Amino acid sequence: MFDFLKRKKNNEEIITTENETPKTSPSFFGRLKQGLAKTRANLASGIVTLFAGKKILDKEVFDEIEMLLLSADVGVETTEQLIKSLTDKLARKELADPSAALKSLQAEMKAILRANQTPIKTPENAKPYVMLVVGINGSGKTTTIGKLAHHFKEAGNNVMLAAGDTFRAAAIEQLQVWGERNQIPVIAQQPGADTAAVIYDAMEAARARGVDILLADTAGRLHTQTNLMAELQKVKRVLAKIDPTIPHEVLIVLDASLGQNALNQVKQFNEAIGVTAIALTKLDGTAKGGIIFAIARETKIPIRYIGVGEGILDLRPFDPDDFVDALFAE
Ligand SMILES: Nc1nc2c(ncn2[C@@H]2O[C@H](COP(=O)(O)OP(=O)(O)O)[C@@H](O)[C@H]2O)c(=O)[nH]1
Ligand SMILES: [Mg+2]
Repeated sequence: MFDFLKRKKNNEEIITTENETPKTSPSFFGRLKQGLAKTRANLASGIVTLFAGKKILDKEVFDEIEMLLLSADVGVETTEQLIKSLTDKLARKELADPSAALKSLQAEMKAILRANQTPIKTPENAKPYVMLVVGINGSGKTTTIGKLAHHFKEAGNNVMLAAGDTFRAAAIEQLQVWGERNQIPVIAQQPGADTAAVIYDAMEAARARGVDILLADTAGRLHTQTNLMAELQKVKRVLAKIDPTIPHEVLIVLDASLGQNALNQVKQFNEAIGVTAIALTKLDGTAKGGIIFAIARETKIPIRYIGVGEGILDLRPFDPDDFVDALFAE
């Protein structure tokens, strides 16, 4: 069976298998750190400065931390949980000084991110492994598919793309550009074609050509939101007729800069079609990266990938510990 999580070992790559703790190379950690600069400036630096400037811990410090968490879009409930944990530990005299409080807060943040991380399930006979990529217009679906295709191909898989966003001609062309860049086939029809039919065709082609991974793009906007959800439901129905286990993953792509709105999108898509994984993009362009904590805590859906730039190497498997470490890195 293929293992698309096992990546080539070179300077830029991450090595991840289901039984192994992900190890990131310094170069990627640097990239992640750089990508999180705005959220760090808005959130982490403020927290570090606040704790560093205090000799004793009191409610006032925690109130200020609360404000910082809220302003970075960590969300009301998630912020409450983080503050309560600190307050409880202080009451139990478990926090000797501000630096212990900072460590405790970071540990709690990692725990929130880690809570839903499950290994990717790849059934033995999953050939091709099918990933349906959904999300609103502009969230980064097509770009994420292009970046994922690169990683999967680098890991030694045959990859194919399906141009399921038939709403705009440009969307088909954009996917074709990624196909050329990665030198992998793209199955497409004319604009306006039925998305389910395009993905069905791609599925047949993928089977015939012995493809390992099929990544299916979809539209993020139709004439109405109801149409969009109905279309995605149809895609799922058509795929299920071929094989009830596909799609193996329904990946929602979320634009981190939308903050709390991103959270609403997961809820909406999840109710309509069932989402199994999350890719959070554009963390590099926003000070609202704190949304990742709310997403992890409130959706309970694993975050699989994060995007920290437009380049082909700017999408990575998500690692909770690295994320928090990079966020607080000096
Ligand atoms: N800075 C940054 N831009 C991104 C990232 N992911 C996607 N984009 C950009 O977001 C825009 C919309 O992406 P696209 O893939 O077309 O979104 P789609 O409509 O969901 O398919 C493009 O200009 C991408 O280059 C990211 O992680 N960081
Ligand atoms: Mg697109």
